[in-house]
Amino acid sequence: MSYLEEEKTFNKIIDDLMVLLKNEDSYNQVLSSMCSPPPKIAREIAKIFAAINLGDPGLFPETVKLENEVLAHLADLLHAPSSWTGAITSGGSESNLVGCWAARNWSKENRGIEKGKIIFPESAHVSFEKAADLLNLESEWIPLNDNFQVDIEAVKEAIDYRTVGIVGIAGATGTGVCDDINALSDLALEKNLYLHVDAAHGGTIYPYLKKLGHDVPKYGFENPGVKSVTIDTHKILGSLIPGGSIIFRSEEITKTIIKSITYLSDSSTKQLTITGTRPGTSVIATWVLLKNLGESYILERVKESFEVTKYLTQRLKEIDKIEIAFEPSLNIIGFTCSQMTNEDLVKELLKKGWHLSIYSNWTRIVVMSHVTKEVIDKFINDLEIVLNKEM
Ligand code: 0PR
Repeated sequence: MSYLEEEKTFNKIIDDLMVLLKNEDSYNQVLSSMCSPPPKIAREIAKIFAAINLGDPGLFPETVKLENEVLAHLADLLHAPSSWTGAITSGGSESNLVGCWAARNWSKENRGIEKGKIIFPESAHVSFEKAADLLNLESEWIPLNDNFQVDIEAVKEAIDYRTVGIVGIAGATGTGVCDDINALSDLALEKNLYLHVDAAHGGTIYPYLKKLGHDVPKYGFENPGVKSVTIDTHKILGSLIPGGSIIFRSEEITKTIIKSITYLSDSSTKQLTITGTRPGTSVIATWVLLKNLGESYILERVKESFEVTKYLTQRLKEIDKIEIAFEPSLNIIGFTCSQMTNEDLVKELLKKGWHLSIYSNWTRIVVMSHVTKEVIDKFINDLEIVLNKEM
């Protein structure tokens, strides 16, 4: 094929894809997602550095340096001690799986537990259900109290001699609520249990909310019983998909899960991740967003989404037939409608192009950076039309 023909083919493929996927990149009416379209600089990085594979770090030593700086930054956000170690993962699900894996193996090594049980809050993400299944761990799901936090007394009662670990959530998928990590930490220390915190969503919000003057929970390594924490970069930070990480209190905790891969170009390569091949683009974009653009970038995103959350809550409260399911503490809102089921409401709104999700027994909105006040105004307008039509 001549160069020109190749160029024609190239252009045709891109044009066809632009038509085929034209509605898939804008997030215009997406109120159900914890991801946002990445900023222009991240898109450019995705284009230019697509060949970098952190699964073989010896080939990409400069990117490895950026990766280490990103990890150190995330560890710092979580108040990790200087003994920390960690890994960039593909996101919250992988980090939670690795955390549960460490809990299982640490408990086998330190407490001799062969067939263990792990304790999850009912608010825990589905990735924990997958993790328990994959790791052959029995799971016990603990109900929440009236504040949607895991019931600490019920956790205490569930702990038995086979318990390998407890999980706490810092920014739950359905409510944004943070469990009482300090109480879980006390329990973990008292009973010599592994405590993993899922801060996939909250981990990159709380530190900045605090800087903006809000009261935020202590969810990280300030709690001495916490052994590992999940924190994602493809959520509020807006970095490229896939992007997440797991940070451990110390290397000692990871020694039963870390794998040496001696045949790679750097024969001292060690992996803490499930995945081998990993994109460098996500790490480079995260480095730029965290280090290059400076704190004002993320502070602005967090501030905006917090203000829009407040605005949306207010607008929803003004509608008679709508009831708020909880006062939002992060950028997640739940509501119900006295006039129709959540399923019918979501279906009607979808006809108008809006994507919402149902979580537990409320309709959920996640206010990410693409959800602006203007988007909310349009949404409230359509919501009122749907409700008035139904009268
Ligand atoms: N932990 C928490 C607290 C989460 O909310 C999520 C995902 C995970 C772990 C898993 O993270 P990964 O999806 O990175 O593996 N939370 C979102 C959710 O389930 C994920 C999501 C993102 C869903 C974008 C839809 C969407 O359009 O709502």
